[in-house]
Amino acid sequence: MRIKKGPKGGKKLPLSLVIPIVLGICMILDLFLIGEVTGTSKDETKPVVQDVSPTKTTTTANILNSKAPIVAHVVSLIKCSKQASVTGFLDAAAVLRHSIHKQSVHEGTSKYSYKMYAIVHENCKHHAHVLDRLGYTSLVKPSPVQLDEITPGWYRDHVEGENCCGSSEFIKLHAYTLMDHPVTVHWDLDVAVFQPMDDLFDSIIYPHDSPEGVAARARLEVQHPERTLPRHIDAFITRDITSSQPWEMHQGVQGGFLVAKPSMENFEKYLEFIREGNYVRGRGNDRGWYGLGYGGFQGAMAYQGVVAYFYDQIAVNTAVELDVCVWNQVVADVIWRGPQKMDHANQCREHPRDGETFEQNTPENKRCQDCRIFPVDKTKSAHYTACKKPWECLIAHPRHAADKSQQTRLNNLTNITTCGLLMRKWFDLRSDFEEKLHKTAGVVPATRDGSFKPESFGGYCKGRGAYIAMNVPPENFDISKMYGL
Ligand SMILES: *[C@@H]1O[C@H](CO)[C@@H](O)[C@H](O)[C@H]1NC(C)=O
Ligand SMILES: CC(=O)N[C@H]1CO[C@H](CO)[C@@H](O)[C@@H]1O
Repeated sequence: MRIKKGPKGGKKLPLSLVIPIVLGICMILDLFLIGEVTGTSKDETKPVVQDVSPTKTTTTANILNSKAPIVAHVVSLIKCSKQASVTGFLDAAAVLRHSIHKQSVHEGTSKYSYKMYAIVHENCKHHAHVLDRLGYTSLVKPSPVQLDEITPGWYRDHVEGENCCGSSEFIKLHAYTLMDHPVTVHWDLDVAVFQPMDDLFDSIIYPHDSPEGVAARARLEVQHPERTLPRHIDAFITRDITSSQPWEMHQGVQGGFLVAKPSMENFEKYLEFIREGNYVRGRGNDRGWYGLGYGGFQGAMAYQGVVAYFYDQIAVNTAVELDVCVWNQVVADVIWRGPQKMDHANQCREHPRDGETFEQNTPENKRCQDCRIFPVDKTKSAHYTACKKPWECLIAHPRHAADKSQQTRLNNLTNITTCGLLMRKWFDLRSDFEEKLHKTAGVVPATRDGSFKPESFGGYCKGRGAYIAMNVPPENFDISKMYGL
């Protein structure tokens, strides 16, 4: 088998570290930012054929012995292809889970317990077992909206072309249907949590005027402190501000993070308007969903657009937009630098706040916080997109572009110092996980002698693009034992 080589000529992975089957994971903003920063070449590894019999279904974490409320943490496997292997996939799933575990009742850092789920598109069902040994419960699902259910028209004809995965991405909406849990969190796989999420969960669970509700709401770090919080908070989102333009009324939701109260009713409402397919092609305030300005940006026809439309226009005043530097931090530029509409240059990319002018809407006036220089110890969760994926072993850097104005944007896109610090946090979680795995299951940690930027990559990168993956747990491994659950 031959596939296109990666930017540095590809790399070999030790047999045991390669996922035998092949998974494609959709990471929305990532595609965009990686494309922008480094060109479209994505890291690819040689597929290694290895015969592995499917794992027997491992029991998921037995957390019944705890009285703590159990939050559902959910990831989705949307697209699979035979030709692309995903380096670091298992590592990502392990680190995400480990970071959630560390911010849970089991570590005394939170009052909440957790359960991990993977929503697996039915086309990927053969790959579901890969996550079993990390204690994810697989839910194999079809797309909740079939193309032939959508009203004929432009939207139906074009939705499959939307980044990343067309209508298949709507399987993420199944996260709303986990009714056994008080709260559900949908994550992309390239994320990590560093601090407890209790204030978010409490704000959803407790009434606004209860002591717990009042205290939690007072601590929320929101993107719009000038707005009154909803009486009933059903969800938390962050917006994809780095992809928006100052004159646009609405921003898409950043797809890597959604905290919500499960609701069959909301799930059905989503499907209803998606099926209606009332979508005006193009970008602008009169385009997109119902011609209301939800169009043309990254993911507008799919998840990032529908979630924004849903909370702005359908479930009005039930979601809270969180501070993008604190939650789901991507370390990306939030300032408009052209090349078009240079009259807006150096304004915040986010639309002016209610009643304010474009001229007021600048970083100097503190209308947009610069996430690129935001202190890492105040960041509560990170999304590795602009900073690149930890397992890519790359430093985000501007590509040499001929276009001067494009170059300005690229130069300013992220901040290498901040990215390096957030990388280190991911790798520290990884080594912590491996140590625990060693102690409880005898799996030998990978070597940490990689000399590429060890201050950021913790010794797990041998060079640009040369990741040292972790040794995977044995097939019959039961992660709940490792965590003492
Ligand atoms: C990057 O962030 C650091 C703080 O993390 C700051 O000191 C530095 O000036 C920033 N660099 C640029 C080019 O903005
Ligand atoms: C804040 C920041 O990094 N600004 C820079 C953006 O890019 C232009 C052109 O490269 C620089 O002049 C700014 O200093």
